Amino acid sequence: MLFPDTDVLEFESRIKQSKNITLLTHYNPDGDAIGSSVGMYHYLKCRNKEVNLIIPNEFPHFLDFVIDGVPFILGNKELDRVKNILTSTELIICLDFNTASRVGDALAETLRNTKVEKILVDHHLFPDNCYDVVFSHVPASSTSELVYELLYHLEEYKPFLNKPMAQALYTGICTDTGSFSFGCNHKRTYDIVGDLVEAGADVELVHQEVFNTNSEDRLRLLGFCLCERLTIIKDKRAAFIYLSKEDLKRFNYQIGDTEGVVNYCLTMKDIEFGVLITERIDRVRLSFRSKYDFDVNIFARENWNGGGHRKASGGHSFDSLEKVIETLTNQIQNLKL
Ligand SMILES: [Mn+2]
Repeated sequence: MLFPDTDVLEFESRIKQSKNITLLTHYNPDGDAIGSSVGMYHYLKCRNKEVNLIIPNEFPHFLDFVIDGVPFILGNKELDRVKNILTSTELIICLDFNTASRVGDALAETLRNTKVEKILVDHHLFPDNCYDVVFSHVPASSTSELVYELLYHLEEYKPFLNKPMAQALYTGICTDTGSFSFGCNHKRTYDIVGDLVEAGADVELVHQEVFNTNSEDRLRLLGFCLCERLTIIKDKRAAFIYLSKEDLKRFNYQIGDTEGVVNYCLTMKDIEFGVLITERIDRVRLSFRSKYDFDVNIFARENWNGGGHRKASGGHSFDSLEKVIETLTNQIQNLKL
């Protein structure tokens, strides 16, 4: 069994005791953050709980269909209300992040200091020790897969899925594996996907919604990235793409528009390390991807105040875009691949 019986029983008893439960995921939520949260939301609703679904800030529009009909509260829009919930709810379930800082600066302190019991369900390395129960399994494809595993054990292997739950969890698995292209070399993932499809997850619909709903601006931004902003450092098998604030403005940037852009670096033969550098309002963000053995989690931790997974990580810097590009170029030149 993936998780110890004692932890699953602990989870069950805490859910039983709590009428009001709060779900919280990470800042800049992705498909897995939204999918795992919405999956858990539907499960708890089936058990007649009052559920507060808190999302720290806006998510890409291509995820709207997952959350359709589910009430949620945006942390950056209703900060006081969210802080109040985090200190007064009976149980907090944290999904798809390891450390409290991942919920964003505005909420991290409240999450760390609240007296409310916290449960973590996540697949990132090195979770904080501020949680009362931890369901962490790094090799899992996604947190959505872990939500399935947890509920599957909780319900003693009896069917527990309804269609919206299944579709949300499927979306999380599909997006966090780049459409089943990484982090998914386990039969178990496909057994779970089989169950999700059987329970009503519409794989074709998810694919259409997630991958075929580009705006013209987003598609042209991608073309611009590849044509004008791609630097290749061949001898280091690395490539990076950068986008300035002006670039983003030119293409009428919407949240989610740069999602997946970094992966294009790795579509080149002989390139195994890709980076996307994006200049934001208050900082420069970096996304790192690796195709083979190079560990971008370590690279992001050691150099860019970040981390994540071995093959997909992120970081940030408060230096200027120019300085970040210069520093990164030097780091790449010094890599011993
Ligand atoms: Mn995830």
